[in-house]
Amino acid sequence: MSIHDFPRQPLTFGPSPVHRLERLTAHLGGPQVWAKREDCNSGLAYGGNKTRKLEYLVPDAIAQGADTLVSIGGYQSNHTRQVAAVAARTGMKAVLVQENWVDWPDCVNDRVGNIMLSRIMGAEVRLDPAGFGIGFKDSWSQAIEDVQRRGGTPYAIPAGASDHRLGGLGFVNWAYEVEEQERELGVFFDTIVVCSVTGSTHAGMIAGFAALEEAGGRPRRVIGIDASAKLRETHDQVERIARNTAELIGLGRDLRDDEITVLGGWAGDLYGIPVQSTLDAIRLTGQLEGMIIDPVYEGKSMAGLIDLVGRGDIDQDSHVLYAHLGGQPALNAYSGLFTHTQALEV
Ligand code: 5PA
Repeated sequence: MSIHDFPRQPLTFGPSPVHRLERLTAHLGGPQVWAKREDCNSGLAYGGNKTRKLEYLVPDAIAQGADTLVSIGGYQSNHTRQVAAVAARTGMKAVLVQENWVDWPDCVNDRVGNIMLSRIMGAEVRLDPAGFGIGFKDSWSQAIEDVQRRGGTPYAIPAGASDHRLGGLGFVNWAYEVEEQERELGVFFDTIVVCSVTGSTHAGMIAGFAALEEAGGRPRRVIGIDASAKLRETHDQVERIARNTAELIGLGRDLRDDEITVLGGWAGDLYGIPVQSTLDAIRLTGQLEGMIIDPVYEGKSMAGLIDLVGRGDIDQDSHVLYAHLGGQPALNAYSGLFTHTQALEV
């Protein structure tokens, strides 16, 4: 088996753009920093990393005769918004359990941004007071049962499409895409930086780059930055999904422990709550590059990248690829953080 043997329903525009972050690179004064843009990878409701994962789940859902995608996330889940978009695009229904993962005081948290988009796209949105957790939930089983009771055929997609047999494949494919783009651009990214929460984005990359290495490619570091503030759980989840995905694509060897790197230190104490380094990273990226990142995920992984470069943990002559996984719609629920311009001296 290889990644090419799995059916894939194209939901993206094609390969996502890769470009230099020139002013950020100059500002940090170290390695060359580039971005690969999953935030503009698709015409489906602003796209994002889940859209790529769903490219491999949708053919499975269709093969099973499903007519309703059932999934779960926080009120401002990007994942559930992408499930709603993919359901609309493929002529299915969507039932979304939206839990209160983040104790965030913004009074429009359950109205604007992602959740509003899901409602616009016709998804059945169920608000649930349960807190953060990426495991299996009763409310989710209930949603599946309700679809069945109504005579529908549900297709269950866990949080972040991660804890699913096929969840890692989208980012295996991403690794292959990177390799092709490197050939076109004449560059080799020895370091990838990616945000990690439910884990299959990072895990898929690990499995994919391991497969490319087995095929004769050069080794590289894939650094996951934890944004869940539960480092151990994130690490275990990434490891498990990476190993399962590696087996699924026929890697033919076990992954080494040193291939699974999830770093903590930028998530703060709580998932979904930005800390000073998150806000600094958001402003810096916005003011130097006009590139927008969010306070829940990408702001934290970018803060990690900035510190890793600053501390010299990434070599001066490295080429770093920052995986921008999307997530900007949630910014609307964080308006209170940005009521005034804070121009940085850069
Ligand atoms: C998310 C996830 P993984 O969950 O695959 O580790 O990806 C982390 C991540 N960046 C990174 C953005 C913009 C994300 O949306 N979001 C979740 C969601 O419900 O939206 C799954 C948590």
